[in-house]
Amino acid sequence: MKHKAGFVNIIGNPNVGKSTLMNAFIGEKLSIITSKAQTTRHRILGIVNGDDFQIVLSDTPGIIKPAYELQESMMSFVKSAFEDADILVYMVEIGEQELKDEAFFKKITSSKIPVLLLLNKIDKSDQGQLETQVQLWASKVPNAEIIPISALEGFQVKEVLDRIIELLPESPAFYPKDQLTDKPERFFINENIREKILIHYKKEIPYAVEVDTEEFFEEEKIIRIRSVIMVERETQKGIIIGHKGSALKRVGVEARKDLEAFFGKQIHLELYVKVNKNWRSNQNMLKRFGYNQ
Ligand code: GDP
Ligand code: MG
Ligand code: K
Repeated sequence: MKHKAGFVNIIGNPNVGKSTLMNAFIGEKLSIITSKAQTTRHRILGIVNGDDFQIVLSDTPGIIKPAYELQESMMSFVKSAFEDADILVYMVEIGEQELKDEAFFKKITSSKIPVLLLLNKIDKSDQGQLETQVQLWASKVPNAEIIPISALEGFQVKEVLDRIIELLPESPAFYPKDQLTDKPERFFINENIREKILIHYKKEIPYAVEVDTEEFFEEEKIIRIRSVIMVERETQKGIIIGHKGSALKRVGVEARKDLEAFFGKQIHLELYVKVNKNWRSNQNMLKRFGYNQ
């Protein structure tokens, strides 16, 4: 069987049950990681891995494209969920009538990608109310497949997962599966630092950069992290560091803030830049970063 992988964006008002659904997915005994808090621009809620699939779940409009797609234009790295995700999951709870944001709602109803509308918390409803709600949402979002669920009780969670897998495109995994299960925290640190570099430097720089977290020591009150930013040329190293280190410092300060929110602890982040001419052609290195699965 061919491998499938893709991005699934979960949207919905606060408290409809998005996090509970993620926990329910864990209950399906798949390897998964979840973040504890969100970074400023995006959050990967979790990555669900099976032998022949990988689902990357995110819950904010902006998603980060994986390093895997290095050859793609780096300026299109961060796009909106509606352009980038493979599947849109719109979650509402029983009794909810509408999404407050008109424009957003329009985007959902005119979405070109498959939309699953999860009508959650049906354990709180009776049959009559459920039927009324299904009809209501079917008329509001005619392009959606409606699946009534109870994330809390695990009702229809497996069906949601199966449907997502069905809808996923054929693709190799975006994130290395072993790296995720071994050291998920390092993965998030690398992604976060990459994100800051994408925001602050011109196009050719992020393209030439790879980040690797070499040290991660968790102490009682602080986590000490050392990460290396690898570039291909000396000139790029200079650009990354900036005048008197100012550019690198900005990356470090912003990444540290996100990571403190993420881990809920004080972070000491040491960043340094290393020139490695061949990192992109070096097979071992590529493998390590998960390019050839
Ligand atoms: P989020 O803000 O969308 O991530 O929502 P949460 O997952 O944090 O859930 C918000 C609240 O709704 C929590 O108290 C959950 O226990 C509750 N909740 C979530 N799913 C269900 C469900 O299927 N049934 C019921 N009765 N409560 C649920
Ligand atoms: Mg939540
Ligand atoms: K994150």
